[in-house]
Amino acid sequence: MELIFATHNENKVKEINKLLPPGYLVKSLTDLKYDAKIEESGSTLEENALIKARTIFNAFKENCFADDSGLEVYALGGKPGVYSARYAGNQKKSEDNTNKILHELQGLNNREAQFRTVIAMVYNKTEYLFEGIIKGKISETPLGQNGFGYDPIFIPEKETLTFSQLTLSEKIKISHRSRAFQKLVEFLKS
Ligand code: ITT
Repeated sequence: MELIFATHNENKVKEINKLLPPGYLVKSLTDLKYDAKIEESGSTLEENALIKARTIFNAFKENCFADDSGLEVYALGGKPGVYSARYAGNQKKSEDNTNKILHELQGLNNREAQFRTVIAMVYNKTEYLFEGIIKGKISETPLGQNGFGYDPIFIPEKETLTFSQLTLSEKIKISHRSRAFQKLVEFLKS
């Protein structure tokens, strides 16, 4: 089965490719040479995931899915959430974003947070949503070299290391995106 993954984020593509069951082929926007920017103008992860999936379905008329993901920090009222990519400004720099969170949490005891992914899929012209969540906490400093985005400051529950200190295989065993994607795969198998 062929599906388009409506993303320009190659780290996400790597994660999804590692999770693909036999018989599935995922093409990214890079594979399709689709360079146009998709305006993520929604105010929720659900809306943005749907915007991306619908845009690409309309362009290619093929089954496709998109994810929108965000870090939700409890002591910050769920921020940065849907604004995760540009939390510290439109330059969308991960280092600036993580530093901003660490700065805002200085002196606060509650460092609990969660990553949440919403995948929107257009399949046989019908829309579906799948959610995945991993709870955890924000580290005191950025640690580790792997992954992307907020991975260096996120310690998943039952772990002592950040997502960036885990290998890709270890991250995708438990990650928000994997959990949402597993639901998508279960749906397609059913
Ligand atoms: P696409 O919209 O092209 O898929 P994006 O990088 O803009 O790529 P999102 O809007 O879904 O992706 O994600 C918002 C930001 O949340 C992203 O830029 C990262 O900083 C962060 N993020 C998402 N998933 C993450 C993960 O698994 N680990 C760490 N940070 C993540």
